[in-house]
Amino acid sequence: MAIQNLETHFQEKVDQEIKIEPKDWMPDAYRQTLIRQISQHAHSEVVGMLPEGNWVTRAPSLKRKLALLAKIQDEAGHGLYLYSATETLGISRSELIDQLHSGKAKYSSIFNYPTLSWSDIGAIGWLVDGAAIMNQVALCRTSYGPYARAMVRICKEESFHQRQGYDILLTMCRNSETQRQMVQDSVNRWWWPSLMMFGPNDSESPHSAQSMKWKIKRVSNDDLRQRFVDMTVPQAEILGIKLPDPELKWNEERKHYDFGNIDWDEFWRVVNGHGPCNKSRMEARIKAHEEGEWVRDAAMAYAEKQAERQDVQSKIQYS
Ligand code: FAQ
Repeated sequence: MAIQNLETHFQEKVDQEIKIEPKDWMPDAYRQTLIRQISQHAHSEVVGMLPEGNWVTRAPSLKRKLALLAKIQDEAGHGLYLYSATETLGISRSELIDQLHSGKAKYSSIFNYPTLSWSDIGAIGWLVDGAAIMNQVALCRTSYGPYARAMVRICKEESFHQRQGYDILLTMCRNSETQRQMVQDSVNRWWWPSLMMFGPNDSESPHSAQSMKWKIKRVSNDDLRQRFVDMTVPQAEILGIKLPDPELKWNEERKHYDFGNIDWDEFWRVVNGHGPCNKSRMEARIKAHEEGEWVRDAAMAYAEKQAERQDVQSKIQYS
């Protein structure tokens, strides 16, 4: 089939909501966009473990420590599903990890902010996982089959994360005024970076139009951000917390909350490597990868031995 016909047939499938699977023909740019987006997502899950890992030894009770450990392990799992989904597009895991470590691949800007207090762990669960779910529920309908299927499972786990974060904050807000103020301080610091997670405004987003046409993205950056604000304001009221935006107010005509301008200079500074923790996050990630080399070597040696054994057994069986 001529390339033009292949492209038409591909777009027809996408338009009819037929999932694209790894062995199907796809335009190279579609493949590259998916590799970029899914691997960025995988890297975000893995780097996202670091700010929380910082608090495992300081969680205030055994119950909180268990929930935090489980959450961090879930995030490692999400990274693994997403790396596997990316590998179906013809790139190896080691290439993807090299791209992260060399600074070529991005990961979510949010993980370059520090976790200064226990209530930051609650704020990450409530706001960061809340923003992540808003984006990821839409991605359950993305056009690439392996990505869509990974997202279904990830979303179930993310909603548990969001609930546990909110529960931390609700408990603190009800405990004492001092703890409520700690929560307020965390929300003041995490609110705007959480809004930035959805990416640049639609008019400034270079990939959006094509990704929407290919149905990789199902809802635009700005629409998801608005949904997140609308969902979060009533939750903040229950906590008794003020969101740090003097322009935030209900717009009866639009039936949405209006909110203030995002500091896009800060966003790009952080994305381009100059946030408060970019350097330490990457150093920690590279160190963990290097220290894990013996585990990867042992797993490979074991897998090779198993394969040899199976080979010998099947030769005995069929001789
Ligand atoms: N940070 O044209 P667009 C989580 C980049 S998972 C850094 O709009 P696109 C779980 C973008 O890559 C959080 N870079 O791009 C968890 C592009 O750069 P490039 C991660 C960003 O792809 C919770 C450029 O700006 N979730 O949190 C960001 O169409 C708690 C232009 O932007 C996902 O990755 C950003 N925030 O839309 C773990 C979801 N935003 O590549 C632990 C999947 C934009 O041209 C604890 N990804 N950029 O150099 C997506 O939905 C999309 O990729 C967007 C960006 C919406 C993030």
